[in-house]
Amino acid sequence: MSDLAGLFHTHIADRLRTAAEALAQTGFETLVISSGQVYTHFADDQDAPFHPTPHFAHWCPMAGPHHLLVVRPGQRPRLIRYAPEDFWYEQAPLGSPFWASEFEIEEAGTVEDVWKQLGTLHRAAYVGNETDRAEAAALEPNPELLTAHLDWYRTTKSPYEVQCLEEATVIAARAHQAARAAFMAGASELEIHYAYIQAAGIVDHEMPYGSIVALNEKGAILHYEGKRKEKNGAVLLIDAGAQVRGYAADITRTMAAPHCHSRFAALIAGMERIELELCELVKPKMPYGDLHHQGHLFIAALLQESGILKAAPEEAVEMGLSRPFFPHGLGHHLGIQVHDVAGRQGSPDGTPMPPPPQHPTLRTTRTIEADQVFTVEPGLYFIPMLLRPFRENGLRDKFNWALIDELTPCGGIRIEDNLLVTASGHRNLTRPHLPV
Ligand SMILES: [Mn+2]
Repeated sequence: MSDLAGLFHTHIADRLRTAAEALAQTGFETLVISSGQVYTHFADDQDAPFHPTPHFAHWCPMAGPHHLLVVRPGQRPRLIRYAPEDFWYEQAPLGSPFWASEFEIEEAGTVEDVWKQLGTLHRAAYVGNETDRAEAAALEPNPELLTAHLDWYRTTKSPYEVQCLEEATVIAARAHQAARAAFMAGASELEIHYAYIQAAGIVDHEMPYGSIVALNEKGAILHYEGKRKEKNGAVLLIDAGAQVRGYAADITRTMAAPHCHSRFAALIAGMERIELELCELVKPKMPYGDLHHQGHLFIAALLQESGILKAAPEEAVEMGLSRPFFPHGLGHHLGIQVHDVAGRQGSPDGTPMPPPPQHPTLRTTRTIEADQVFTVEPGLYFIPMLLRPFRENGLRDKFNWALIDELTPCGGIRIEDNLLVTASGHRNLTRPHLPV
């Protein structure tokens, strides 16, 4: 048995245990999960890139639509594999992947046969987007309480999942280094993106999310998707990942070229220190919201030291002066989904844990626990839309507007690592592979 097969065996044992718990708590006997059907664009014959149902990917890394997984506590899970004969699209044979021995594998050549082979089940829940077929088979589609339980358990990562995340990190780190070299050589956003995907060895739709490659002022657009052709930027903010067996790395770096405004370059260095200090604080039992609040205090201190804000850090955060500069949450859970589920869930049954009113965009309100994986990604941006109200209100004297106007063309800064929480602290999954 390879190392990966051994890790996967334990991962499936965990899945069987947590699924049994979820079924027992919600009154179902059987759980059926489909990998899902493709999304076809309206009035078109073109499909969107296929993403399997995340709950299916949590059990099985097999690609493609229409497979069914059948889980009954105490039994080896059944995997009904959709394997059509087809000359339009490639249908690779299954072969003998490392994970196959965990399942009773059957095959069916049509979607109808996949569902016929499922047979008659009692008190069965279904998770996926083939809800018409599920209802016809007398399954209860997507019961909320059960899905909440399954989502809850997804926030605790098994060693197999950590292995996938680290392998994704290795690819992303290599690609980030290529992107940095391209930027330093004066490349455009488009060329930097090409350098990234070439070094990663993938095509665009294999990335876990669209890359953000922002030169100069575009760094202040949090989800900037453009790829301009102008060269020789002063600042690069690049937020890009990679995925392995469905698990995503999510990494951001910001860097300055030699001709960058020196005060902005100093802010980048300050944010690098802040990001590392925040990572150092991560340990079990800390509410993630406290980490986010600490991020605001550190950033407010940097803004004061840099002469941008004229207020002490506590006062600045209290008055909301750091928020226009840092308008997003400090981080999010990471796994099969880049913004992984249940970050705002207070318990397995789905009790919501909303963010505090002063931090409405925080995606992670849970208490930090061992085996969680999340991002730490403080940001500092010059976003004209968010700063404008402060120019006109009673707090305007707290800001150095001349300096803000000078730095606004530099855009913004975000630095993001992926952290695994351990029993006593954390392990930074990103830095060993991408030190800066
Ligand atoms: Mn992120």
